[in-house]
Amino acid sequence: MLNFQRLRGNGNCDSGAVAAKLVHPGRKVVAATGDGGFMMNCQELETALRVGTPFVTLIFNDGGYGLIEWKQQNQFGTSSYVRFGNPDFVKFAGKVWGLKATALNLQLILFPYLKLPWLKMYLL
Ligand SMILES: Cc1ncc(C[n+]2csc(CCOP(=O)(O)OP(=O)(O)O)c2C)c(N)n1
Ligand SMILES: [Mg+2]
Repeated sequence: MLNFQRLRGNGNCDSGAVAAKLVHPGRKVVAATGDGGFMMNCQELETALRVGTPFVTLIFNDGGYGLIEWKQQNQFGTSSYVRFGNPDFVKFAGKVWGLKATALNLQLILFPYLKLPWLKMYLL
């Protein structure tokens, strides 16, 4: 697993997935990223199409820099300049790049599993 989480650089997820797929063409690759990180480097989808490295991108869309908001709230009791609008990701992937895309309600899907301690640890 390539881990770009926490305070490491955002925007490496799809380029990391391209690299992972180049190194392990026979393995399935999933790029899990925040919406902010995805939008910083979404042009890497063109790289993936050009070099032919298929993978799944999972975008956690909260309409903001969630981690930064959380840190600002903790430290200052308020937050600023952390909310933004996104394109419709399904249209963006499908109409712009010709990729298959679906919107999932992960809150509903993950909710029953959040009680599992190992998953909680992983998500934190
Ligand atoms: C290139 C870069 N710019 C800024 C940051 C600072 N930063 C750390 S986490 C974060 C928020 C990322 O937002 P998003 O990808 O939407 O994830 P979320 O926290 O909302 O889950 C930012 C801006 C960084 N790590 N790398
Ligand atoms: Mg976000």
